[in-house]
Amino acid sequence: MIHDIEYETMPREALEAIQLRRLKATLERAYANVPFYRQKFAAAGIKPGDIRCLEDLQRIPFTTKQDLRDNYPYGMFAVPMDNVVRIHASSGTTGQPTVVGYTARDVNTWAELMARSLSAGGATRGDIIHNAYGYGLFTGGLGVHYGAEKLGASVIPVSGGNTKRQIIIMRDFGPTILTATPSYALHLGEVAEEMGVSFRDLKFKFGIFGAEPWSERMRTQIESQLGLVAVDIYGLSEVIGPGVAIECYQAKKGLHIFEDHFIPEIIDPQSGQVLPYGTTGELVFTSITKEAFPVIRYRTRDITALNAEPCVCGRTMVRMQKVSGRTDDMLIIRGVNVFPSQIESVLMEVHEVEPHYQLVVEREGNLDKLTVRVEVSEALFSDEVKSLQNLERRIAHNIKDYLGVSAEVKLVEPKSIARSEGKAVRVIDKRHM
Ligand code: DLL
Repeated sequence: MIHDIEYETMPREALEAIQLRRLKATLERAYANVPFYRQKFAAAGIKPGDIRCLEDLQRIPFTTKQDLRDNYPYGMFAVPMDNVVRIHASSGTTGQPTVVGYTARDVNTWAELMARSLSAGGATRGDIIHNAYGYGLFTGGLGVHYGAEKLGASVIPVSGGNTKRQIIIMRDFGPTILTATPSYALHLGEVAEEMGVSFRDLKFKFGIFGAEPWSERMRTQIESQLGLVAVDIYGLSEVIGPGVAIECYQAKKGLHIFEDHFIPEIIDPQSGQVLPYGTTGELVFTSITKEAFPVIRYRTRDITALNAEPCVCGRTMVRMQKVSGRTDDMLIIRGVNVFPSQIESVLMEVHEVEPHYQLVVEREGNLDKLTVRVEVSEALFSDEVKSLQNLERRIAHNIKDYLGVSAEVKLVEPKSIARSEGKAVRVIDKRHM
């Protein structure tokens, strides 16, 4: 049985009263138990008791990924290790991983949040969930797993990889919900086709995809290739894992944030100033129920905007737009800011190309050079060189037109771009290698 769903449709004032109470308790605990937070508060000349309303949160300094690194591995934990029952680590591609901990109560909170997420994404206790998120230090696999069990659904803990076997399981076990990264979902579709299995003949109704950015266009591609309704789920290890926000299957327009556990803010990444609803900026989270690893004004580096308009599903929790990228993923190509997801949107509009691409950035002399490698179908690839060149030119023209950046487009053979079983590697930036 799922608890706490009444919070999802609560009038805002009632929800905010709960948030304030929980925030105050979190600040007291973090201050008492984590030297880092004590020092931060002291430097800002404040004490937890000075925070009297939700707006006062803005007086507290931010916490950054670097702060977590500086306190590696356990320095940010607010409980003794005796009370920690689970440890995960973020998939950080650069530098040290970020280590996060959970008390038994945190694990339960997370399971509840994931049960609520899966439910918002269309799952019910009658569903069979094929969980292809990786199990391990990554929070995707176990996060979905505990949530599915809490919901009372049946979960197949297949994890990532061993793709052919996954297709056989899908064919034989009849799962109705697929959980995976969007890029791995596409790869599953591709391998199924090679094996003569059509996704459309399988029993999937919903796919709950996240852990990496994916454009609206990519959603359309996935829905048509896999014959299911694709819902976006968001989260990050530092905040709890998946289960921070999810789209409702009714609207699929913005991800509802579980505000009874997390307070979101949007800031200007340069000035740190808090921005109003509707404005795009960097997402910041404060956890208000976690015990082992509370985060206070944690800068996610994810770019989005918040929307407080009522939703057709009846939830009153604010929605965040699909994440368009990360501040640290933004490519600055000859001074123009470009997010990989913007290039993805342009590519997905060209029906001749496949949804597999990679961006390579190099420096030629003093200039940045962007090469977009994208796959085309077998039939097209064996076509005349001239028609391929024309298509390359057309895509380069569209990129220039929409994004204002010059790129060299290279159409490549089907399956020549490495497939990932978890998060896709979209950018190879050779400028920093
Ligand atoms: O990716 C947690 C997760 C697992 C979310 C399964 C959804 C499903 P981390 O490995 O710590 O945690 O990576 C977190 O991934 O800050 C975003 O940059 C990115 N990310 C996560 N979900 C989305 C999404 C998990 N739906 C980082 N859209 C975050 C875009 C996402 N980016």
